[in-house]
Amino acid sequence: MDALNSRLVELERRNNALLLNNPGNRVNGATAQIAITTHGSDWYFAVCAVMTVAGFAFMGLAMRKPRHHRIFHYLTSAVVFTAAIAYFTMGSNLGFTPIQVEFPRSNPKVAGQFREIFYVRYIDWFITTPLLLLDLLLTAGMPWPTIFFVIFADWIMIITGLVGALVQSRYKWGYFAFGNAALFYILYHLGWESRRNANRYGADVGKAFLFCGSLTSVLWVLYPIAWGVCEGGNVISPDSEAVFYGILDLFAKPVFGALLIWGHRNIEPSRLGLRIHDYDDVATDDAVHEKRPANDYGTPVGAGANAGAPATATAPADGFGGNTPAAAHPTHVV
Ligand code: RET
Repeated sequence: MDALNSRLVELERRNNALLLNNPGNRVNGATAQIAITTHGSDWYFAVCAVMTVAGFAFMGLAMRKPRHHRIFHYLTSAVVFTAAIAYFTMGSNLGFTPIQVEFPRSNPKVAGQFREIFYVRYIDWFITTPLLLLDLLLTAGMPWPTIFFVIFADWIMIITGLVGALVQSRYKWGYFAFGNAALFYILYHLGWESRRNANRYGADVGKAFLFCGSLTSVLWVLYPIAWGVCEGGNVISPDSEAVFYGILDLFAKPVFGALLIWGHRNIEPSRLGLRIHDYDDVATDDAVHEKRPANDYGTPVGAGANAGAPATATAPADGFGGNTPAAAHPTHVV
C-alpha cells in the first residue's frame, strides 16, 4: 500500500525538476539559498513551450516562401529555438551557479548568503541578440562593417553582464557600467543611423524597421533594470526574476519575430541589397540539388535570361539567379 501511495504521489507531483536536478541547490561547492521554487520552474517550462511553438510557426511560414525569401524567418526561428533550450535548462534547475550576494537582505524571499545565477541566460543571449540585431540591421540595409561593429558592442554588453553577475564584490557594477555603455551605442545605431537608412529603401521598409526597432529599444533598456534588481542588487526573488526576464524575452523574441516577419511580407530581400541566390542559379545538371521545372516565379528554369545558354551556364545575367519578378533591381550592395 505504501508503495502504491508513494507511486501516486509521484504521479501527482508533475514537476519534479527541483528534486531531480541539483537537489538542495548545491553546485560548485556552494549552496544557493536564494533560488527558484516549483512555481518558477513551471513558468520557465511554460515559456519554453511558447518559444518552441513560435519556432515551428516561423518555420511553417518560411515553407510558404521561396527559399531566397526566408532569411528573416530562419533568423527568427533560430532565436526562439535557442531560447526554448535555455528555458528548458532553467525550468530543469540547471545552468546556474551559486554566487555570494553583495547585499544580504532580511526579506525571506531573498534572504541568504548565496543567490542562484543562471549563466545559461547569457549563453542564450550571446547567440540570440546578434541574430535579433541582424534581423534589424539587414532590414535597414546597413553595410556589413557597421553590422559587425554593432554586434561586437552587443557581445561586449552580454559578456560584461555575465561577468558582472558572477562577481561577488561591488566591482560587478563596473562591468554593469561597461554593458550599459555598449547598450547605449547599440540603441544610438538603431534609433538614429539605421532608422534613417531604412527610410531610404521605401516607406514599407521604413515602417517595418520603425515598428521592430522601437519595440526593441523600449524592451532592451528594461533588461539592465531587471539585472539591477536580480543578479546585481538581490532585490527581487528568483521566481520574480523568472517572470521579469521571461516577459521581456517573450516580447523580444516571439512577439518581435512575428512583427518582423509580418513587416517583411511584401519586401523582396533583393530590395535591401541582399543578393541571395537559389539552387536554380547554377544550371549545370550535377550542381543542382533539387530539380524543378520552374523557379519560384514560375519561369521555366533555363528559360528567360538563360535561354539558349549551353548546359554549363551559371547564373542568369540579371545577377539574381533569374529568380526575381521581371522588374528591374536596385543596385544597393551591402
Ligand atoms: C545586461 C547587464 C549589463 C548591462 C546591460 C545588459 C543588457 C542586456 C540586454 C539583453 C537583451 C536580451 C534579449 C534577449 C532576447 O533574445 C547584460 C542585462 C545593458 C539588453 C533581447
